[in-house]
Amino acid sequence: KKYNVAILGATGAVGQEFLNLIEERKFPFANLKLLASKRSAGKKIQFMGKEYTVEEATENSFNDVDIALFAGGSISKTLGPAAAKAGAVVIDNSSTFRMDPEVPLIVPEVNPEDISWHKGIIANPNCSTIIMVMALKPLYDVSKIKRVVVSTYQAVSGGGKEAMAELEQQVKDINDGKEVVANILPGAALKKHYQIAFNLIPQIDVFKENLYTKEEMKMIDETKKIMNDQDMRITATTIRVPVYRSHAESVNVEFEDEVSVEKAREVLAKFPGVILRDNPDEQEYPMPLETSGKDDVEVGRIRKDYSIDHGLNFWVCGDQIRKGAALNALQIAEYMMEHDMIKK
Ligand code: 11C
Repeated sequence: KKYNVAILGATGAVGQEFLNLIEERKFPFANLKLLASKRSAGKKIQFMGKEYTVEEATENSFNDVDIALFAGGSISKTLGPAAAKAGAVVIDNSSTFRMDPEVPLIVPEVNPEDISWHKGIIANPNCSTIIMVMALKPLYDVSKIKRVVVSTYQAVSGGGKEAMAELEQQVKDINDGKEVVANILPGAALKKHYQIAFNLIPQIDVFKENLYTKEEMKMIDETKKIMNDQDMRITATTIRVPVYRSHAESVNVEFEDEVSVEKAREVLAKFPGVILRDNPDEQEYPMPLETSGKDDVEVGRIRKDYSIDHGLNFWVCGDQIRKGAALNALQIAEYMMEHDMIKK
């Protein structure tokens, strides 16, 4: 069976990764429509030996589309419901619908059972959330988790192609002894911008009234929804680091019952989509450079937290554009195809 696929936001970092993955995974598409905002319409994209012209996305773009992959952005708000109404299954990478009780929020290895109650739109979680829950789920299945304390080290790819270009340019300019310009990070629409090269920025997205950033609140709220446990206590600090595309996270977990380091290693090693890289004797642990461009999330530095009764610390790295965005969305579509959940 082949499906008509549309990619909205085809020219951005996530859109481009959708294309890489469709080719790599031999995703069974019949027609492929590349959509973007008016600004990018008309651009030519070479894909699998064919030239595609990017079309401006409108409410009428989705007739005859079976699967609509939305790369993200505020455009989802209007076009998501329009595409669903036209009969497509929308897999949306923006934050628009994630906390909507009518919309499932899915990581296929963690809560595939929630896909069944979708009403046309399925939300793809925030990248740092996806990478963390991939490691939390196999541990949760050993013992209920009481509390999570997470600090993130997030790559510039989370800010899109422009943020990646900004880091590259700043490093060049510093090496050339030129003045450093910052226009994008921590967020293009914010009033102040800071150098990311050789720096860390403790702000991802805007601040909320409670003094947390939106990114921090996404990690808290989305994790509870995906893990289906509103009692889990979570606190997060999210930091932008000068790394290109893999996010890293330091995670402290308090369990209800004892979970040994050996057991944690055993269940993580077995979990699909996770690679255990945890061998201190050989200095083996996950690093963002190693996970960049790869599908699997890597976990290591697993050790007991001696300051509490049933606690573990670990370190997880995962490619933000792959598992954190495009890959996870495509895996949702693949799961639905395997289970014949997509109408043709
Ligand atoms: C970042 N997590 O690293 C963000 C990017 O809600 O999908 C993705 C924002 C989102 O900047």
